[in-house]
Amino acid sequence: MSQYHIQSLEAYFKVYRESVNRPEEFWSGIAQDHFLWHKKWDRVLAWDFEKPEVRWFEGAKLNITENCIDRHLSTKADETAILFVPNDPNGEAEKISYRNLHERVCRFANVLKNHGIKKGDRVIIYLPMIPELAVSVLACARIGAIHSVVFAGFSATALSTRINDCDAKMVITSDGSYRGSKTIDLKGIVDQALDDCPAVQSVLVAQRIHSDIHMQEGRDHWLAPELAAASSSCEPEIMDAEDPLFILYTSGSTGKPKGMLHSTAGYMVYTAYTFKNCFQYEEGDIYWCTADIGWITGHSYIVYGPLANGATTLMYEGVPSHPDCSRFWQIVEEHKVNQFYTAPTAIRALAKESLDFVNKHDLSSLKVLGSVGEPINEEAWHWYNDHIGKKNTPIIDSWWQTETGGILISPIPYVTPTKPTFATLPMPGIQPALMDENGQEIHGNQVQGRLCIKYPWPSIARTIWGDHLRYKDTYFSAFAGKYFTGDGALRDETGYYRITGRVDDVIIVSGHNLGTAPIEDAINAHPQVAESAIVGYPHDIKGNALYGYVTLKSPVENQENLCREINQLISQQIGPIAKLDKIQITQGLPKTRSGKIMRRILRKIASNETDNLGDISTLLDPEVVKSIMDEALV
Ligand code: 7RM
Repeated sequence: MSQYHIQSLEAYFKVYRESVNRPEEFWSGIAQDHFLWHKKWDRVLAWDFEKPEVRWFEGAKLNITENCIDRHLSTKADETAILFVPNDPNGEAEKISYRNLHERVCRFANVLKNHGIKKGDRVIIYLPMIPELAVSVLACARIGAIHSVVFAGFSATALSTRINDCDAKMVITSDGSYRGSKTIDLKGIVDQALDDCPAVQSVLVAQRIHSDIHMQEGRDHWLAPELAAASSSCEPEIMDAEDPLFILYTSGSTGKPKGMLHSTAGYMVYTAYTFKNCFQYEEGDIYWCTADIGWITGHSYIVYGPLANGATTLMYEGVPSHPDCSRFWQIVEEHKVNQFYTAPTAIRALAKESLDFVNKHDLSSLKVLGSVGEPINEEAWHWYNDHIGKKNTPIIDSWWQTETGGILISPIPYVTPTKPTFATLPMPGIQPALMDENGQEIHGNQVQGRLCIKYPWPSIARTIWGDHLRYKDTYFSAFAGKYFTGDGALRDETGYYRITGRVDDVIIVSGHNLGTAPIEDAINAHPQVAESAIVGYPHDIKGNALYGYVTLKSPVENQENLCREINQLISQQIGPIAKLDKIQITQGLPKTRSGKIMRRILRKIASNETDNLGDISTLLDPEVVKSIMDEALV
C-alpha cells in the first residue's frame, strides 16, 4: 500500500524512513496507484552520478496530458481546471473546466501538427499569463513536442539566444501583453529576435491587446482562426518514461543560460506528489501560485502538479500593484483562495505598503501560505504570518530549484511544525547532505555546510540541452557522487534545514563564515528598512569586509544615525564581527525578473570592479545599476 497523502508527523517519519531504505519500492508504489500508464515500467531506477545518468520508470509508456486532463473527465469534466483572472480589475474571471481544457488542448495540438510539429521538435513559447500559455504547454506535451517557455519579460537578445540554443522550429507568442496599466509589444520583440534565428519556420500569434502588429507573410499566423478550424480531438502521443518533456533555461553565474532538460514520467510523479502534500490540497479547494509559468515554479505548481491532482489552479495575468497594492488580497477574497504560493520579494514589496490594503479584505479562506525563490527573511516571514495568515495559517518555506523539478525541502502544512526562515525537513525520497570544504560529509546536528543531495529523485533534470559536460561539471563535480545544489545550508539541533543562500553568498570575514541572510534579517528588523543585501569586498586585514545596500520604506533625515542603528542591531543579533564596514542607502536593488537579488553585481560595485559587470540583460530594471553606482556612500 502506498502513502500518497501524508497527514501526520508520525506518518511523515515513517514514510520518509521507507523512502530512504527502499526508494524503488517507495516510488513505484506512488507511481503505480495514482497515475494512468499505457504500460508499466520494467525497471524503477537506473542511476550513476559519476556519468551522470538517471532514469526513472524505464520502459513505462504514458502521456502526461492524459494524466493531467483526460483521466479527470469521467469524474470532474465540469469542474474548473484553470481559473483565469485577467489583469484588468474590472475584467471577468474565466473558468476553464476540465472538459473545456481538454478541447482547447486538443485543438491547439492539432494546429501544431498542421504546422509540421512532431514528437521531439522544440517549440518556444513566449506568452503572457493568459490561458493560451497553459494550453500551448499542454498541447506540446500532447504530441510529444518539447516546450521551452521563455518568460515574456525577457529581451529580444535573451529570446534569440534561447531559440537558437535549442534549435526551435516554432515560436508561439501574442500581439502584446498587459502589465498593470501598461502594454508590452511582445510581437515586436519576437520580430527583432527572429532576425537572428534562421531555423524558425512558423510563428503562432494569439490576440490579446488588439494592437497593430506586423505579420510576416508565410511565417506568422493568427492563432484563433486556426484553432477554430482544427479538430477538437487529438489522440495523445504515447511517450516513453524518459522522453523529454521540456527545456527550461536558467541563468548560470557566468556564460550562456543553461537549458535544463526534464523528462516525462519522473517529473509527473514527483510534481504531483509534492503538490498534494506540500499544499495539502483537498477536492474543491482553490489553489493560487502567483509565479509566472515562464519559471519552473509555474511549470510544476501552476500547470503540471495541480492538474495531475485534478485541482483548480488560479492563473493571474497581472502584477501585485495594479490597480493598487490590495490586488492579491482582493483576488484571495473574491475567489476564496485556499492555498496561496508566492515569493519573498513580493511579500517584502507588499509589506512596505499600508496594512489597509490587507485589512479591508476577508482572507479567512486561506489554509496554507507558501514561499519560494529566496531565503525568506524573519521580518517578511512574520509579516506574512501575522497579517496574511492571522497567526493561524502555516507557512511553507519551500526550497527547490529549476534543476530539481519539484520541491525538495519544505514543511508539510498541519504536519511539520514550522520555524521562521527554516525550510525544515526533506520530502520523502530526498536525502540531503551537508559537505565541508574538503569534500567530507558533515554528520550530526547544529552544523553548516554546502548542500548536496546523495540519491536521485524522480524529477531531477537529466541534462543541460546540448551540453552534458557542463551538466556534469556544474552539478556533479564539486562533490564526488553527489548532486551539488550551489546553496549553503545549516541543520539545527532538531534536524531542520535553513537554506542560507547561494554558497557564493557566504562571506568569510576575519576567518568567520558569515551567511548573508542572518545579517540581512538583522538589518531588516529596523523599522525604516525595506530591503537589504550584503556583499563582501576585499579588505587588507579582514580578507573580506562587509558592504550593505539598504532600501528604505520612506526617506530619513539623518542617515548617519540610521547606519549606526543598523550596526547596533547587527551587533545585538549576530555579533560585532558582522557589523558593516560600509552602508549605502540606495533607491533600489538589482533583481532578476524572478525577484532574486543579483549579488554578483553588487559585489562588483562594492569592489570597484565596475568595468565589467557581466551580463545584466536578465535584470528587471538594468537602470538600477547605474543609479547605485552614482549614489554617494554614507
Ligand atoms: C524554485 C526556484 C533556485 C535557487 C536555489 C536557492 C533559491 C529557492 C528557496 C531558496 C532559500 C527557499 N528555482 N531558493 N527557494 N532559497 N529558501 N525556500 O526558485 O532555479 O529559479 O532558483 O533559489 O538559492 O538554489 S530557481
